[in-house]
Amino acid sequence: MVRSALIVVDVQVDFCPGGALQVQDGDEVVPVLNRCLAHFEHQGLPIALTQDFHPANHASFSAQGGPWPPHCVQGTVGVDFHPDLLVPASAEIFRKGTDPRYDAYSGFQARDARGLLLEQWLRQHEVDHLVVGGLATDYCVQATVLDGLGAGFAVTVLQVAIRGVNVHPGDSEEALVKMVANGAQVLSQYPF
Ligand code: VGL
Ligand code: ZN
Repeated sequence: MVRSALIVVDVQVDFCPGGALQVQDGDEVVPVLNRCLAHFEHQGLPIALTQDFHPANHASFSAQGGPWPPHCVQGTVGVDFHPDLLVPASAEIFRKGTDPRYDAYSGFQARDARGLLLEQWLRQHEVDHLVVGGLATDYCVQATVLDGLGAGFAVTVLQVAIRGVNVHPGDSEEALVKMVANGAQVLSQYPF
């Protein structure tokens, strides 16, 4: 029996329209992911949410010579999950980018409140298949999917539940091609 977990990547205020590092139509993933969250919760399957969680002096910010405007800063509203995201009580939250010196796009670099890495937690829950949605397609979703595949998980990407930054036009399409080339299954229709 395949055991699936839902991985919701960085559905945070700063990555949604009006946020500090807004992704076009980023908030459109929220109702879709709410259905996924309810489905996994109902099935009693593991749910992980990743959260970009930077200190104010993070290396990825332009003031420190990084590529991004300040975003998802600890203690600000922008770091919060989208207010309409229905986070079940059973969901585990994994934070990343907490070290001011290094950026961390992948959920596999994130830790829960006990200090567990996502992979350790997934192994504990005997998961072998990841269903992934969230923000942003061309950064943290891509990195999480590629690391998941590299760690030996089967990975399904929900195309209706991801949006990209597209610093360069086509970045999100390119990211999807790369994920598929590495073994991910991309579902273009809502599956549950
Ligand atoms: C992300 C850029 C910087 C993401 C995080 O969640 O995709 N992108 N930090
Ligand atoms: Zn970040």
